[in-house]
Amino acid sequence: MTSRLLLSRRRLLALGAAGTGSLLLAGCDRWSSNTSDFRRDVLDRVDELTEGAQRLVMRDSTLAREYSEADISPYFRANGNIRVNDRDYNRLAEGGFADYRLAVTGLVDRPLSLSLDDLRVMTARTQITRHDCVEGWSCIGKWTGPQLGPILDLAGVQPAGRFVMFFCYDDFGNTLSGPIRYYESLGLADCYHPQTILAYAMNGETLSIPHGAPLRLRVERQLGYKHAKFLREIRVVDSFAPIGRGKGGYYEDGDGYEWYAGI
Ligand SMILES: Nc1nc2c(c(=O)[nH]1)N[C@H]1C(S)=C(S)[C@@H](COP(=O)(O)O)O[C@H]1N2
Ligand SMILES: [Mo]
Repeated sequence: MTSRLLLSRRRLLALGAAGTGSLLLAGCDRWSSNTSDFRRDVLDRVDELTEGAQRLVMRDSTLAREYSEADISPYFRANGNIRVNDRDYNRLAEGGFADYRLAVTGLVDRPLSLSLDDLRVMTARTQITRHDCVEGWSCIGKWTGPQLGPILDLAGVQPAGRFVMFFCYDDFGNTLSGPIRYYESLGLADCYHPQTILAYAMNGETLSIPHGAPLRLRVERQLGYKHAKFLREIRVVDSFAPIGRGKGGYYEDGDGYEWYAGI
């Protein structure tokens, strides 16, 4: 599904580029000299149109099922890493994450460094959803935090951006060449899905360390391992081929898990 959406987006970009060309040609016919203002105007408008059209195609907003308060699992299993072996992280944790900053980097116009207060003043979404782990268990929980889309818009994703990488603080300490920290990635379409949020609260309380404090991804239409916990940096990239073994995530690279873990 994702590759089809990306293809559509590429085709739209191509259409956008073709449109720019023909409009500029028309412009050149009519104003043979001093066309730079006109040209900038047209380019601005085509940019807006292309971005709007892109978002429209990418807005595959079929929602994952949402549940009621009564459905919330009395016990929500914590899985994968439930603590973090990182000095910086543990220092932040000791200070109640007051000095925590989420870095938004890569192919963006405005790199960001967001504190938890910055994230808390953004419009939050609360969703009660079922978490499905590939190992075969599920739990229902309530998650709260800002949608990822507006955060990306704040940073300004550049046209070359196609994926978002999520880099985490934790590792499994399992290599000779040093620890490999957990990482994941999503296509832009999933980043702009309304239920894709950066959660700082779970079941109405500050997110606990086992569940990924201070901030974790929720991407409700995909399996548990996509939901990166202990977020450190989110980076917009054009390809994840150069990262790790090139499959887009810790488990994708290490265990052959699917990159698109749709449920
Ligand atoms: N950083 C990080 N994110 C992670 C993991 C992890 O070990 N480290 N485990 C993944 C897996 S396999 C699952 S099922 C969920 C578990 O989330 P939970 O601890 O809130 O149940 O987190 C996912 N995200
Ligand atoms: Mo999982």
